[in-house]
Amino acid sequence: MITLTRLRLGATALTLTALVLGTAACGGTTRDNAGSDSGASQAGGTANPQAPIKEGLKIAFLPKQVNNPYFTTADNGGKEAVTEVKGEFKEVGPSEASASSQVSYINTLSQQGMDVIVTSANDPNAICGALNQAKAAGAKIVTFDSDTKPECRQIFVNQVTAQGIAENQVKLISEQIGGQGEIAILSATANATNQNTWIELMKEELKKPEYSKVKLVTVAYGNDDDQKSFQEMQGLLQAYPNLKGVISPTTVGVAAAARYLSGSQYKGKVKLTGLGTPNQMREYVKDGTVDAFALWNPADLGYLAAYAGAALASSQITGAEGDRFTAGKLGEFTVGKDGVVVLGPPTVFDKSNIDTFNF
Ligand code: RAM
Repeated sequence: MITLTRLRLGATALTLTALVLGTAACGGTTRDNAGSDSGASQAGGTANPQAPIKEGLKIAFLPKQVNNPYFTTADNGGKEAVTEVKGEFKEVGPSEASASSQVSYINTLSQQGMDVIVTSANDPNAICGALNQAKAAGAKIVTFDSDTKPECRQIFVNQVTAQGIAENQVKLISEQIGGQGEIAILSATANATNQNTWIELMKEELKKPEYSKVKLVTVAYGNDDDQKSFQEMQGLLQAYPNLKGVISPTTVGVAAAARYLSGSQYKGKVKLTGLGTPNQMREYVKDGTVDAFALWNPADLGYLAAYAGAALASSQITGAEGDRFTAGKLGEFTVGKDGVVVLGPPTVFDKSNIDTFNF
């Protein structure tokens, strides 16, 4: 089901025009409901919802990788929120999205006395030791976009419920290939918490009767590296001559795959969807390579994560289920089970709306 969205409380004018999947159809939640994509969180102390946000909080963003436009947009959203709460913002991070590449950055941020570290994890386990040390040194830990094990952070700000993303991606490819044929997934890194969760749920989704003629043949990994993703897409098309479609649930992967497809004999014949930024995908939607793909607003995700961190560091919330906080222009959010806060449903982009977005 596709409906016109109506985001509330100061959502951007651009978002207001978006086509989004209805929450019931995609398993997304409203702003006051949180998801339950992970295990137990580490709530501690007592929340005081009336406590003011402290001024001067040092809030650092550590993305999976810095040279990825998705994270540039997300972190800029974080910067906007940090400015609003009169804090100090910084962004650091590796250029490669590898499992342990974030550890040294966390250690440095901890030594620098950060009040909040907001990070998107390249691996659910690899950064836990460093994050636990940072916590012991007094930092509040917020994961966003891609979680760690829940005990390594206080809050996970999830873009969309994992189930909502899985439903969205499978529905998009199935519609595009006419409900039957072989498909493949081109993912990010093999350890990425977010993509791996989505892929597992996509496999479950494909078991539904309406997808009985859609067959997933393989999962390839482009490591959120443009060149590697490009080559993996080429390899998939050569290895599977009957391939009808590819889902690439990564902004790096889907853009590289679209670039390959658009210059190949498969353009328009093999369908490609995934999670992409409108700016990276625009030319491929316009030239007929890609019909439709999805994403959330990365700037809103970073903005919400920064507010969650500020609320934690000000003792407004502890990360316990039911804690409530206000995230500036996005309004009020409730912490759900396992310390998860959900931003909202994804937006679907196609040629009818892509020009109304700029990120
Ligand atoms: C890439 C990263 C990120 C993911 C998006 C969709 O930028 O893998 O973690 O959320 O794609």
